[in-house]
Amino acid sequence: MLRRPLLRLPRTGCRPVVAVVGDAAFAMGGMEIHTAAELGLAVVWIVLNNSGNAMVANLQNLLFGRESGALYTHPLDAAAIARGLGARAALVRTLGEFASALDDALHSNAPFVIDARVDGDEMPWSLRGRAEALRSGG
Ligand SMILES: Cc1ncc(C[n+]2csc(CCOP(=O)(O)OP(=O)(O)O)c2C)c(N)n1
Ligand SMILES: [Mg+2]
Repeated sequence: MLRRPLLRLPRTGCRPVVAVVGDAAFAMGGMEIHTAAELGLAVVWIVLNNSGNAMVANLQNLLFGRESGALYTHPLDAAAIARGLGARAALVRTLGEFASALDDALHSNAPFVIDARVDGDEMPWSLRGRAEALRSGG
């Protein structure tokens, strides 16, 4: 039986790694949190949780005037998933809660997931340009 991790990464005195991901991206790659917990790595995930593939839904709305199948009926409880994988976690809904959770996360020296609930209707300005380009065949 393997008793020690093959990979020895420094654990103390290091700056944490911070990943900013969407909730659908988290659904695709989030199991890596378990590896981080096993190895005791100070990785912070900030999950921008807007109940689905909002970029896809927003682009569908811009191009076709309706959305189809891109948003979740059951939003992910990213904080609960993270705890289940061995990480610490906080679910936040306001900027104040986010700032406090980020401070905790950066000082935890352990895997930490911030499940930040955000509005799916907020979209990057660049998406409108992308829709225009697609409409004109670009
Ligand atoms: C492995 C993989 N599959 C599919 C895509 C296509 N894709 C690009 S953005 C996106 C939606 C991602 O949703 P989320 O991570 O929740 O971000 P949001 O748009 O909601 O902010 C998808 C499916 C991709 N980039 N990579
Ligand atoms: Mg999303």
